Amino acid sequence: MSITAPPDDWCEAPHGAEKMWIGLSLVWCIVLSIAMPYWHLKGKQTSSGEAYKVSPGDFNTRVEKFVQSHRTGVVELTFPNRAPEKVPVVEPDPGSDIYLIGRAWRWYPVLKLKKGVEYRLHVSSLDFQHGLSVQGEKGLNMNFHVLPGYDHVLRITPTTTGEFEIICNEFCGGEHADMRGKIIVE
Ligand SMILES: [Cu+2]
Repeated sequence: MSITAPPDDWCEAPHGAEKMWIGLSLVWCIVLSIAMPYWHLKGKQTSSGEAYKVSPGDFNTRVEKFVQSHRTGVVELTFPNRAPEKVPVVEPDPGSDIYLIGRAWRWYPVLKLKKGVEYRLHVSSLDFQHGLSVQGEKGLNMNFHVLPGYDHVLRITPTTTGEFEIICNEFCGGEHADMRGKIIVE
């Protein structure tokens, strides 16, 4: 039940400051509409959008095969609220397909890469949505949503040597803050 019906002429044409805000919004819409495809084609940090459907079980099998054939050692990772864990270090062939799993609440395995070489990084989740976030030098802003059921392929070229921590920037449950991993660049 309505309280009082509005008068028939309640809707006025935009005027004054309203016109200005509508105009500004429109200009911003146009700027973003151009910027998005521009950065997709020209941006060095944008995903190509390459992705394939994969079951978590199949992806896990592929990663295990990758780990078994290129494993060179083990490293102990420490966490803010959890006991340290030993994680295999994998040194793939330069330029090859490399794999990373995000799952509650670990990144697996530790990748050892060569500087200046492009790799095809396959990343997927085995359970929830996770956020792959590589920490490191100032200005390194690598963030990517990792979804279960999808094999996301990212072409990455390490530009700096060192050890880079991976965190999860998508809240994924109890031990989210302990979801840490590592990429080593030589
Ligand atoms: Cu998380």
